[in-house]
Amino acid sequence: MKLIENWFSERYSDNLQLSFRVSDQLLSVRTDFQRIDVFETYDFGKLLSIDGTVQLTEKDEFVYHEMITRMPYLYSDRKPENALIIGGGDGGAAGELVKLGLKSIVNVEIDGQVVEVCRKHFPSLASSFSRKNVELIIGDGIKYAEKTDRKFDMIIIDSTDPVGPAEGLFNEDFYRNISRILSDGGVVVTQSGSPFYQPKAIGLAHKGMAPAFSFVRSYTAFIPTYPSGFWSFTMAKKTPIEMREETLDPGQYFNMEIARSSFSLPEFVKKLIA
Ligand code: AG3
Repeated sequence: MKLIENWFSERYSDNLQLSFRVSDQLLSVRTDFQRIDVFETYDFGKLLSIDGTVQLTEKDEFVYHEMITRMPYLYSDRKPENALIIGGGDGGAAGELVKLGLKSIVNVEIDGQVVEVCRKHFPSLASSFSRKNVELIIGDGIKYAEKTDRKFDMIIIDSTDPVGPAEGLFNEDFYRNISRILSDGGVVVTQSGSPFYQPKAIGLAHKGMAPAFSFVRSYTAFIPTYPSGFWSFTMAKKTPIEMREETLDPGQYFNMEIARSSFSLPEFVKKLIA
């Protein structure tokens, strides 16, 4: 009889946490940037945690990765051909862009060890980095946006929470550079946190984007393993946020109804960005 149960918990506050019963801890490393852990959970498959926060699980990563790629894809004025991903070291977002048929994808991840860990433990996601149209750069996305003279039709900010290494990915100077390297009619999108448990994050995203873009809108998705399960993304454009005439086949979460309805926001969320 096994008497000991092992649990991984993400702490939301001193009084609240979400716990996963785990059968194994597959890895724990401290990198120059953060601490990375991988657990084998009973109910959600393998789980990747960074600094104690859930980044993805095998069972529900599809929601986040479909929603952070297909929405900007459909809301670009023209069919996007190339994209930049900042963060996204697990390869999940790049993989979705490959499926959407983009010609070239540049993925700038600050922590090479996230990529190494995911190649080993989440090969179905990280294998996107081996595609010949995906260029992986290990480096600082903020500096990349400042220096590059390339232009992108779509820019995806797939970051951790806006504390620590990702903080600069929510500010105005960063978005001015993003605006400079985004094609006219292109879309930038960032994950912008849980409106319920991280009410500042979505406002930060709007504040960072608004000075550089004329149109900013948030949309939401149900992600069971993130704080509150109710998650937001925020997109910005220089031209009105309207859907291009193109119909995508349904994914596992995304479909054409969600493409429209996910912009409908509850009143308390509207207040956070007013
Ligand atoms: N990056 C955003 C995860 C934020 C989750 N926050 C939290 N659990 N407190 C996801 C990486 C997937 N590519």
